[in-house]
Amino acid sequence: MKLSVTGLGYIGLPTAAMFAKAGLEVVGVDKNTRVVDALNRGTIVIHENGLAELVKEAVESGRLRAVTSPEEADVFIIAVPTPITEDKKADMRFVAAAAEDIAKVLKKGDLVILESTSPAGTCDELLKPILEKSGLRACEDFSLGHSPERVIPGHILEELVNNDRVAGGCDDRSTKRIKELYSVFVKGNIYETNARTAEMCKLAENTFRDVNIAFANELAKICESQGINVWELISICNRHPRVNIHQPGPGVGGHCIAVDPWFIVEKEPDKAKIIDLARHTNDGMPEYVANKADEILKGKSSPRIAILGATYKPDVDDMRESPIMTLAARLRERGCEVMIHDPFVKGREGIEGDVELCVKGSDLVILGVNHSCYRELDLEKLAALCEAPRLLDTRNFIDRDKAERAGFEYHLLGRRD
Ligand code: SAJ
Repeated sequence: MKLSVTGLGYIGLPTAAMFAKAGLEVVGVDKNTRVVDALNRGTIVIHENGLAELVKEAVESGRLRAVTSPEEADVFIIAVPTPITEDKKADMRFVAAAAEDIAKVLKKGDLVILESTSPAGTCDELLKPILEKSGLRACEDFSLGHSPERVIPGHILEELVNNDRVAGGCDDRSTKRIKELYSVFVKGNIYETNARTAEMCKLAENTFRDVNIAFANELAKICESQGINVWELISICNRHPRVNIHQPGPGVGGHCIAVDPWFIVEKEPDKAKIIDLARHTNDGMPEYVANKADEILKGKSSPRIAILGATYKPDVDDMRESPIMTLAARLRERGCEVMIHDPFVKGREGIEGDVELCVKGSDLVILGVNHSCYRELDLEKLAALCEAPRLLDTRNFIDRDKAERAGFEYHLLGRRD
């Protein structure tokens, strides 16, 4: 069986490599020639644990190669980005373009699977008409459906295999075929449903997390004015067998949780009230942290602020929708000089790779991302390099006593000083 995967990013590439490892002939498709050339050399241009080795093996086995436009295949997977527009609507241009290209090579008996997170109804209302330009009829001549990826960056390979999966076809036969396909490497259960439910499942899962994080962020603000440490509060509440409050922080980033809830709001603006409010709450966190920084700096003019961490979450090299970049922008608008350190994205514009250079001369250090390597920071050395050693921890990551012993004035998001 020959499989074609359009979109060789964080999802498409590991998926393609997994199918190749399972013995299928896989052709990856991407418009970006840098990605295609790298893959054909057996290398990758992104960072994900274990992915470089998996891709190298797959390419060396002769079962994985890449091209810039699709060729004939038996199964087509679409795993391209679905970003949001300025006005918070799903931008389906990449999905539509991928389907247009597939329609040109589609033949009777093929199966087309959308993996990209998409608004409910996408398979039926957007993909079907485009693919039918081939002259073939969906659910009669070819199968079609949605099987959303559910993997978490940082643990993609492990989760691709072990997580449960949803197979949602536009008809029962499509559902069965999708389930059968993924069974070659998925060890988790594969639940059968229709395409529309599968599309909504993915949105609802990520929205659950966004709403829960918004609740934690709201609690953080409440605790600050109530004289309670929100981190202690949440850890005690979570000892209750039916409570699982997420963690507060400087905001929600990434291409999924900060984006997908809008796909629900877009379709049902009058009904999606909590979802909309949660999105605004989380999007407001960089501003909230900037206000807290202002209070700590007590009106000092043109302060120098060092932010540790730039990515959207720890131990990844992905900066999409990173709340830290919004925080930096908010601080700069207020006249602060902002330096950002991040070992995962050093060399990118505005990102410093040397933590001491970043912190030198600063009036405030903000711990923005809890990268594991920040456990090894030499706090004494950093405090000595500061103009005024003040630390604002937005993740409850740095031990207060240790920071104070090193000479820092320690502040924590979600706890009144
Ligand atoms: N965050 C918090 N507090 C928390 C958890 C996360 O502030 O308690 C923030 C993170 O710092 C980050 C953002 O939320 O900025 C999102 O991070 P994440 O680790 O929660 O999720 P993603 O975006 O990396 O991956 C999510 C996952 N969805 C769920 O857990 C429901 C993953 O399973 C999905 O496959 C992925 O979205 C996706 O591709 O949709």
